[in-house]
Amino acid sequence: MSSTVQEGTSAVPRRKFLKWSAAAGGTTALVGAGAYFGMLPGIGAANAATATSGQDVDKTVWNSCNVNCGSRCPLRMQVKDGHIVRVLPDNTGDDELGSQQIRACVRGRAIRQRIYNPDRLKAPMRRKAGATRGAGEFEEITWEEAFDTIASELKRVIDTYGNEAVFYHYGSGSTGGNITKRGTWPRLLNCTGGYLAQYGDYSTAQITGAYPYHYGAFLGSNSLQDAKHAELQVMFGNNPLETRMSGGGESFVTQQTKKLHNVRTIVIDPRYSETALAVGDQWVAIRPGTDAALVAGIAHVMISEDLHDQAFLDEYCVGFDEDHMPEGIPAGNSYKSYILGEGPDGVEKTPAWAARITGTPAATITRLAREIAGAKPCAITQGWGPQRSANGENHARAIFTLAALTGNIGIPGGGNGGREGFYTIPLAKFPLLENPVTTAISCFSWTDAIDHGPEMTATRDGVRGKEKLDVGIKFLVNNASNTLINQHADSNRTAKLLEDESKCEFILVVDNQMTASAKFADILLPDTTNIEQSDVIPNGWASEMGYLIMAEKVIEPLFSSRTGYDMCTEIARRMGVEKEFTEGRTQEEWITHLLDKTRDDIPDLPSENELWSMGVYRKQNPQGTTVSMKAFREDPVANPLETPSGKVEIFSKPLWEMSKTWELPEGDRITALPEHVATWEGAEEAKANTKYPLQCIGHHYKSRTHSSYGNVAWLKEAHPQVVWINPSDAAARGIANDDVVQVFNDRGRIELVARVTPRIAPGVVSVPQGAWYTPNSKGVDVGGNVNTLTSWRPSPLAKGNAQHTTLVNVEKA
Ligand SMILES: Nc1nc2c(c(=O)[nH]1)N[C@H]1C(S)=C(S)[C@@H](COP(=O)(O)OP(=O)(O)OC[C@H]3O[C@@H](n4cnc5c(=O)[nH]c(N)nc54)[C@H](O)[C@@H]3O)O[C@H]1N2
Ligand SMILES: Nc1nc2c(c(=O)[nH]1)N[C@H]1C(S)=C(S)[C@@H](COP(=O)(O)OP(=O)(O)OC[C@H]3O[C@@H](n4cnc5c(=O)[nH]c(N)nc54)[C@H](O)[C@@H]3O)O[C@H]1N2
Ligand code: SF4
Ligand SMILES: [Mo]
Repeated sequence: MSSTVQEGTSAVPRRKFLKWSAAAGGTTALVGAGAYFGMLPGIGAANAATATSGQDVDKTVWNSCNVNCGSRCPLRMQVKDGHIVRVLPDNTGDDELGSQQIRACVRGRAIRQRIYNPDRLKAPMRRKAGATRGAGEFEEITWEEAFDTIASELKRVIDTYGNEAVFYHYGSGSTGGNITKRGTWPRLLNCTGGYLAQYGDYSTAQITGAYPYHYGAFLGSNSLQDAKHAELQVMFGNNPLETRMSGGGESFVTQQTKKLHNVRTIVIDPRYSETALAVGDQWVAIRPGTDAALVAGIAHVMISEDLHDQAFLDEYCVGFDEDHMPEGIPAGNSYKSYILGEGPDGVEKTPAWAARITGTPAATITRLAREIAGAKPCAITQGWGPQRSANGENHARAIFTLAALTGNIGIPGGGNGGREGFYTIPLAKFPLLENPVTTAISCFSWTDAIDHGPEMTATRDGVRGKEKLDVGIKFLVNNASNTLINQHADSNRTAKLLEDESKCEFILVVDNQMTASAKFADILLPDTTNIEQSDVIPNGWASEMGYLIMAEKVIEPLFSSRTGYDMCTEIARRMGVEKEFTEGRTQEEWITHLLDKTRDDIPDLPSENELWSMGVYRKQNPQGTTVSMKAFREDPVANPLETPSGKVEIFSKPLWEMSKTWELPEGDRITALPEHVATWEGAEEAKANTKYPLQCIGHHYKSRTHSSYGNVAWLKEAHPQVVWINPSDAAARGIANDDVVQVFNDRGRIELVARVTPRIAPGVVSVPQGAWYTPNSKGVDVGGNVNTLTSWRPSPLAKGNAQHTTLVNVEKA
């Protein structure tokens, strides 16, 4: 336990009401007015941002909220005397799908509280001489001193250890941007010889690891808008109503699909999620980390009752039955054999078998199978909840397999069981240049690489591009990331690791808030927010509506903050690579250059001046809706997949070989079929564990985007940090709704309020991820961060973050 991190505010909300003051520029003053911001005549000629500005402001400027929530929202920022006084939502578009208004969610509308937050970093700082790393004891320095130190440390580390000792850490705080996306830091590092690369990301590590084996490459599913062609929609751990909020996300799309086409919708989730609530006809509760078992139980019914699509499986897939196996594989290894108990484990995967693992009643599993098989077509998608677990690769592949069993791949209204697809305008990306270093580790393995890098190998730790690492991480850039502490697993253990200066020798943090991660900096640089600079923001998951937001600098950088581009230019100059880095362009000139390049692909893209006056430029998917793997379905011989067989590989021969050659810790398995594997801290272990019998997940929460917006008082009040617990588990522990409780295991202890609710399955608790890690002097995290409880142990194949796999107990505080 690190006692060095300063104590902060508690997750336990103080029971007082906030003043919703319009005079203070409150966004709430606009909630009512927002209803009248429909189509306004004459927009387009003048800057639409100004069309509804009040008389009390100097100007209204388009910018955006570009945090990593998957949506992207335009914001019209009203400025008076150089200060943002009001945030207005989009006022272009209408309420039709495809041209809908992109109304910001509650977070974007509260962005003033993030921009003007007391946690804002104001000046460059250096860790005080002699202070423990992580203690948060800093002294102000000049920008010149900061740049000189960074450049000389970077040179020292490259000279001493080579470029593989340099690491650009995962971080998604400004992910919606183009130039601002990674603050241009990877480009700088690529100009100076490169850095240890990473594959996968915290969002999708396991499903990303699974795609190449199953489909040959990443292939998303049909869009949620395409589900209008479906008879039934089945969502596994997919929660667009909360994780794709606003008109720029999929909340509107899923609601309209339901409203206009009345598509029956089943949501499979340990929680009765916002999506189950808003568009679900049925909620199927499931224990975390058991989706592959549920699919196996469903497959058993389909095979036994001859409900599966044999013709599709014969023509398009490998590995379903013994007649369609790759060369050289012994008999009994097909999926059908696995399901019918004719494989090596000899266990029949009946609904009763699946019910014991998943907690889903056998009768429900049987009904699900009949209904999914009978619905033609059926749109099966998965969110990333199921895959962020100890054998998440197999859950992802099992759900893909369900789409194949029912022949739904490549057709309108169907899908391939992956994450839903969407259309986006092909905006020319800010070039990050080639990384001269080709060695890569999984995004989640960086703590191992700091701790014992040279012991990490290809077949044990998933090192790519080399048999083993030669050196650990010595110089780390943490930009727009709270994953140094808050968002990585086992925060207490990570804090201890980072305290040790002999391991990682230099940590640079670039942020605009004093986060848990920022406290671990050797040099801490204050970035501007995206509101204080210009960029072009492409859409995220908006289904079939592509758009660009023209984000214009709204106010001058606050305090002495500077932009990432500016910082990197200064460091590039000191490293002798300024010309390579800037190519002679300012950030504004890059915007013009990239828009010109985009015009090569979209000749009808308006001129840059027109775009700035529009604020938001929309373009609908010219294909109508996104139908994945259409060409493959139409002609699998002419359009094969990139798998060894060219087909969908329910059995993967490369995985079969890896299962024999990779060194895995006790209990971990790589399997050629998407089998259920009883994992560490999984559903089976929970039942046998008397100390920590509850499975803990950490769903993504509307109060925050991860930790971003986590320090906004209004949002904390509206959506407090609570642990969801089932009434039966609460009663067994004498816990009542609103009690202050502690959730704990051997890795740590957090304190927060209990939300006793039947909306979560028995035996499961959920601590919404992203709350600010705030250990008090007793080592109790009173911020209520779920990562105080999660484990560093990676998944077997992707070596990804299994942060929804955690066993805990709960007691009254
Ligand atoms: N409001 C908000 N929106 C966000 C974010 C945020 O922090 N806040 N984060 C954004 C980012 S970066 C990402 S990657 C996405 C994350 O998107 P997801 O990864 O899809 O989000 P999660 O909440 O982790 O999981 C989705 C659902 O799966 C359920 N679930 C968890 N484990 C299991 C399981 O084993 N099986 C099944 N069937 N369901 C399970 C959860 O209860 C949840 O309702 O969201 C994005 N959107
Ligand atoms: N237990 C658990 N842990 C999880 C997850 C989970 O489901 N469960 N989800 C994982 C997922 S999917 C993800 S994507 C990660 C997300 O983890 P992170 O990528 O670390 O995301 P945030 O916590 O939002 O932190 C973003 C940081 O960027 C800063 N920032 C915002 N704008 C700017 C800017 O313009 N410039 C700079 N320099 N900084 C800026 C913010 O202040 C914030 O500190 O978390 C992962 N962690
Ligand atoms: S958090 Fe996401 S949905 Fe909300 S305003 Fe920002 S971009 Fe839009
Ligand atoms: Mo993510």
